Amino acid sequence: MVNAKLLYRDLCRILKARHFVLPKEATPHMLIEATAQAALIQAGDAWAKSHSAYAKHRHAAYISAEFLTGRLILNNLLNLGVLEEMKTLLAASGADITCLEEEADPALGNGGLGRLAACFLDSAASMDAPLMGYGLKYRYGLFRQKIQGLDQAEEPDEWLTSDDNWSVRREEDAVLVPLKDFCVKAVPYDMPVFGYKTDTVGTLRLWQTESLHEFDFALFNDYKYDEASLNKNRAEDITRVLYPNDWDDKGRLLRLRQEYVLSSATMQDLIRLHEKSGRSLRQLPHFLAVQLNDTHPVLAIPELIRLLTQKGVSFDYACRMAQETFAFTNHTVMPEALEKWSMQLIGMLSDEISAILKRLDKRAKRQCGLALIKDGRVSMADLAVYMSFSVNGVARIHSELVKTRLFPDWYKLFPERFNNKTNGVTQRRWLALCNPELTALLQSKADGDCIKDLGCLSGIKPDAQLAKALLQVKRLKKQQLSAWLKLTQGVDIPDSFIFDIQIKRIHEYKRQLLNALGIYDLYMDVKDGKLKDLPPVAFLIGGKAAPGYARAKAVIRYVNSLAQLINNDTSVNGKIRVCFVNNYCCSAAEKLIPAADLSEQISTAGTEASGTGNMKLMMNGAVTLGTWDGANIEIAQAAGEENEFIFGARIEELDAIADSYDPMALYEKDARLRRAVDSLTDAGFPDEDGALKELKTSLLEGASWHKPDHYYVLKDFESYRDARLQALRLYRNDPAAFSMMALKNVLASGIFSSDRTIAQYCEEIWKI
Ligand code: 26Q
Repeated sequence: MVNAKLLYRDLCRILKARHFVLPKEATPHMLIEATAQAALIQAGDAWAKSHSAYAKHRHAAYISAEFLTGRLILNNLLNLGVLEEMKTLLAASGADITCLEEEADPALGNGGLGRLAACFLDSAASMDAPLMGYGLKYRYGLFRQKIQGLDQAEEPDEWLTSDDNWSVRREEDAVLVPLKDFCVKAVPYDMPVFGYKTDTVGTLRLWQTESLHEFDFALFNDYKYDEASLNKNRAEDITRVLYPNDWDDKGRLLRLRQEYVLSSATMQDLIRLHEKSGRSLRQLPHFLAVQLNDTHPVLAIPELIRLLTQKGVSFDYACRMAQETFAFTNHTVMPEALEKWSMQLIGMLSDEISAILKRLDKRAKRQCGLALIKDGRVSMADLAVYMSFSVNGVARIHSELVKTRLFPDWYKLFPERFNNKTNGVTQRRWLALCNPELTALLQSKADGDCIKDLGCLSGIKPDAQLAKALLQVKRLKKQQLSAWLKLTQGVDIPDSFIFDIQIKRIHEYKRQLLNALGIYDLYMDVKDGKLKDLPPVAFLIGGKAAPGYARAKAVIRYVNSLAQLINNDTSVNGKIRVCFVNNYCCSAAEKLIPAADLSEQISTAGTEASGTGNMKLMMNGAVTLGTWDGANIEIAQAAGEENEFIFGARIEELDAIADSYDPMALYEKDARLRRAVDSLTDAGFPDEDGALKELKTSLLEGASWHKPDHYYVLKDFESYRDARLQALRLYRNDPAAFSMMALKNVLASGIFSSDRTIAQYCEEIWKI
């Protein structure tokens, strides 16, 4: 908490000293930069205190290759408790406060896993928990998505060109990371994480790699400029770019080096912190818990063992210390996404790490009869389970699958290690910041501050008057979104329409294709006059496809083709509009989520570990149209199943039919389904390279690497259509009843605050 007037005073001084301007004369860039600097000055004391308190008692570290923070300035002002006053002060000075939205959106993550890490830091700071985040400072974040014609094109995201105003370089804490044939310097950049209504300021420490010697002067003087900069580039390459693949991306030495630099620099830092506070090395596990965010930082395990043995600890004792220090979170059941590095590649990374992994493999075989290295490849997930005291999934159903499908052998040996921590999202960003109108409405009814404690919502009575007020807020948020869509996407979406929204990475298992085929089906029925009672509905789909993922890219082409067809067809465009929202990212989410009526969560049962977008949408008064999967299940149970539209086969049913499933038979039998699937090839959509045709083949015939319709799109098609129509009709026939469902979702969303999740990590895993 800081004083807004003092913050404003510093801001004015900085603008004057650096640019000779008053706030009203400042460019957006100047204003953003000066606000950040003033905030760092005002909160400097508190940050220093929190930082020095961190290692005094038992504490935890969250290592993650991704932290998707999103824009920081408004969120930081909110958490510092000065957002409203600063807006007033700046407005009074004649400055344009909307220009604060021109801040770069740091996209240092792919999707859910990276955003979860950012939500966790916000919650930990807000609840005064000693948690530090460790990640990498990529020069290029996730690519920017452009639509060229109908297709996705990627552009580099050089977010640092607009300065990162919230980072502080800590040269004094730089460490050296030894790689096979060279050594790099990892320099930490610290970002403050301001807790909400508390003086606690957490730290996100991001490593950037540099060459040990900026230039090799001997070479430089010899006129060998190229060679001189070679070393510099080789070092800087490591943190140059975030890998845009949230699926599998194996066999790349550069990615492996990224993971090792993150692991090594972080463990060196944590050991140094521990030793600085005067404790013996052997006490490390009593003071420190390290949470591994999926397998990406799992090399921290052999790295800790390396560092401990280097300091004289025996190999076996080091192993025991490691096992008492690490905890592991799994975020996916897809076998393709479980990292397995070839030992050959590991050999190119580091001889020492290679040797330690071989010893660990032997030890695991001896102790447990289970191997870590199979067919010359080390399974990072098996290593993590073996060497951790806690293993968790991210929603109840997923944590069961972690035990029964992913690691059944380990579960038999160490059942006590396995636990569930259902994900959550921070209500600071995902309610207060993105939806101040709804926040004010809820706050007027709540007993207590729901932004501090979202649990307050459960005390509010869901009456008709409040449901009506929610409907009005929704309309307002749709108007705002509609204006933004006009501006950024050039499309007209009337705010009188129902907003049906699916936003997430594009993946086969998330089934954007099911959504799109369903839209085509509705379109044809309306056009043929068979569906006369469809209320006006806008289908918004947003998300990025990994650049090498042809099918995901084909889905984008299909959605854009549908949009063109439908939006230009005057016989239906008063009833249906379609929009592929370009460049979905954190700041786009903040616009889209508050305006949604229907939240599309339609993954194949058993495939989505949890989902967190579903929680953000629920919190903002969208009703879930979803499968019995991931956290959808817990959402439905919290709000009441009667307040969601649940459809589709459940996991048990899919298991039972797995061997006999015959999508071709469904296709041949069902004319409606056939019409939709055939539109991929027969609706006249441009498809020069045959990507749409290949989508159809994947549904009906499969491919060498999978059976036809691996994700049961055809199987769920009919029940999806029925559920969606039921939702749309209810909205039309009884908007008050629909809004009551939405309201019950909002009021039940308290348990999906990441404050609850973090409290459970603190109590049940980290013991802090
Ligand atoms: C792996 C190897 C090489 C390069 C990249 C990767 C990689 C990167 C990111 C693999 C996976 C990811 C991200 C996974 C992810 O975001 N999973 C999501 O995690 C959310 C938070 O727990 C869940 O809510 C989602 O269900 C899950 O899909």
